[in-house]
Amino acid sequence: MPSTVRRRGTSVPEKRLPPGQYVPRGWPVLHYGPVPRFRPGKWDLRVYGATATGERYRWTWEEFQRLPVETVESDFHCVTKFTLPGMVWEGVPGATLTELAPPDASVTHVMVWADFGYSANLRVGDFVADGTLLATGAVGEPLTPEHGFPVRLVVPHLYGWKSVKWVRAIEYLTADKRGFWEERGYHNVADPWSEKRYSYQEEAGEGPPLTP
Ligand SMILES: Nc1nc2c(c(=O)[nH]1)N[C@H]1C(S)=C(S)[C@@H](COP(=O)(O)O)O[C@H]1N2
Ligand SMILES: [Mo]
Repeated sequence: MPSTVRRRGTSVPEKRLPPGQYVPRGWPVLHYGPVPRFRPGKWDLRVYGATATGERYRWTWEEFQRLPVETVESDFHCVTKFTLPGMVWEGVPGATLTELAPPDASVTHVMVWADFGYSANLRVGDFVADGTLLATGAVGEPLTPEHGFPVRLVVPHLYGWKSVKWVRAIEYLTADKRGFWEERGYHNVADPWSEKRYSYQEEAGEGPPLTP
């Protein structure tokens, strides 16, 4: 299991941990709502919204598995304060997806959509950043259902709620919009190093207005 492969415990230098974070035992499972059932014949990943040509893109599970993958080692930080040091993810880089499905020049943000309507918004720069992957595997194994199988986003430089499990669509946006947790009290930017945890900490320009 993943937890036996990763480094754990007190040997992690403190400066490697963002403020307020600790290293837990094992790999916690954390999400809101049920784990979706994977139906390989019905599953697809779609890209829509402000694409450069106006067309929509769609990959079946068979097609998605043929996209080029990279392996990336990164630390994973959850806003509930656990950090998983030295995670190893395998998947299709966000940057690769934007090459295959080019966004219009006016695109500033993406909304990443999961089964059951969970979503998280990202700046385009976060989506194409080094280390951002549409992951299909972790620490040498395919993802397990509870960790996001078949495909989850990993955005290691932001708090974990932006790392959407069970991804089904990427929507290109020409203006920022809040995702599931960003609407419900979590910070629009979610930088763990400056502890941008909650929306009340947001400064002007860090997020769209919160609707009551
Ligand atoms: N679809 C979906 N993805 C999600 C969540 C969720 O509730 N639904 N929770 C997020 C949160 S808060 C975290 S910390 C990570 C946890 O990933 P893990 O369960 O693989 O540790 O998943 C993120 N992705
Ligand atoms: Mo989280």
